[in-house]
Amino acid sequence: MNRSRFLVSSAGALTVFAIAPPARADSDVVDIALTAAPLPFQLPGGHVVPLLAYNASVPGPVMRVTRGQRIRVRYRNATNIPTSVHWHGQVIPNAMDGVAGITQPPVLPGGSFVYEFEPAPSGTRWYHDHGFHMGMIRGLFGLFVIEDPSDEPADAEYALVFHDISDMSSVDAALRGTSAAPDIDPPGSPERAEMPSMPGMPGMASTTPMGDMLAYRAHLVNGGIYPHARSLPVRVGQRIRLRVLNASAADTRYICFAGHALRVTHADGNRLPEAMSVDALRVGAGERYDAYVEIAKPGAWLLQGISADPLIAQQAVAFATDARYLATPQSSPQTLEGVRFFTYELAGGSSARIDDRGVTKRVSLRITGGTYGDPRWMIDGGVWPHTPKISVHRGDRVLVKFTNDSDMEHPMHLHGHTFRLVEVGGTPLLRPLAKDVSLVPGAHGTSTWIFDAKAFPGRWLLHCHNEIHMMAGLMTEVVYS
Ligand SMILES: [Cu+2]
Repeated sequence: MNRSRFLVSSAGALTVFAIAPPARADSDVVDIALTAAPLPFQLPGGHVVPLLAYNASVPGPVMRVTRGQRIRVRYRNATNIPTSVHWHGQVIPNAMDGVAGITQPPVLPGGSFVYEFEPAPSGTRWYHDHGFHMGMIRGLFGLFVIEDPSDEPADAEYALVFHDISDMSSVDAALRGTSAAPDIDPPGSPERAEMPSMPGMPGMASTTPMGDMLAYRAHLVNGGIYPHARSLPVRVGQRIRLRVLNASAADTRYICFAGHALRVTHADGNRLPEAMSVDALRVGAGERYDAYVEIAKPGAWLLQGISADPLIAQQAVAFATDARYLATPQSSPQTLEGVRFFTYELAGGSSARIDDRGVTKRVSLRITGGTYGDPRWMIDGGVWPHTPKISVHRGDRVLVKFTNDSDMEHPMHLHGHTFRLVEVGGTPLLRPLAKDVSLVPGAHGTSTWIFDAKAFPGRWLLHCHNEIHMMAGLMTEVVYS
């Protein structure tokens, strides 16, 4: 084992990656101890939120490997909820996918599980809880980088995890509302009667409505809130690489680097057909973008969420060439007016028709839900597990078309595969984007994926990455037969 080529570092404060020479891939197995446990998280102002954390850090430690290395993660659950660890965006054996009740038994409080696999494909991935007890919202997530030695070099790299802290009583209420619905416990989940009660959780009516009921305490970058977070030093002349993850359980975020263009090179860790410069990223829940920024002159600038909500303006971190500029860092207007932000259509260009060559199977899924007073989110009128399953044979090329009859956009995510996004909002893409999660526009919007059924056999979830929507039924699976 060669530790020098593996980095697990705390992202509780911002993590700066030094540039390492390209490492040779070999069959090293790197051991990682990962423990989920309660963490009282203190917000500026003193309020303490009872979070859960991987290795006592929210976000969890950044895991970084070189393509070709194997990892062995000895996971231990020291929380009081059932958990599992999902390796988001990775194409690995089904038994390692980390979905409680589907690919493995839930890791119960006090339990453990060993994940061992070769992380792939290369790029900016992440890991998070998938135990169906809102573990991700409670703090169980982190960035996972699989280094690609052929990437354009940068002088420095920054892992930037945008995330929220919710009012935990609203999370408990949402979970209680979910668990009261008889239809949505995945097979193999522990009996509801065995569900531990959360500390401080008030008894909730079994008809708690779902939807936009999560109350936010704060929006953060790498566990920090501007101006209370540590700033990041940069130098004039540097070209820096940002690896941005939106780990929000629900929200899309628009992100600017004040005064600078962002040259976007990767979406969900996969190289774009053509790099493109934008004023802002648009990052759906679960999405990642890699962007390069050139530091041309002295100063200090905020990398910042854009919103009319003042809490979101605090979701920022300052980059500075010199500490004296930090008193008045340049910020971005909190509006999208006139801002050229990343969209799939901009990155992919438009075409007259979808390139569906070689497709052997076509599936249409209709998303509904979110109506007032109704807690359900549905696919073709059913909530999980009564949603239509996608049955495939190895070798199939599968086209999935979503039609979203709800008012909200949904970040739909497929496990175990990289799909090609070939259409969005009625626009076929000239250059399909390789992704593992994509926003399906609302109000009768459509989106189309094509993926090759060449993954490891098993049951692969396809679900909304809004954790509330997933828990309320917006989930199905691709099953190899
Ligand atoms: Cu959704």
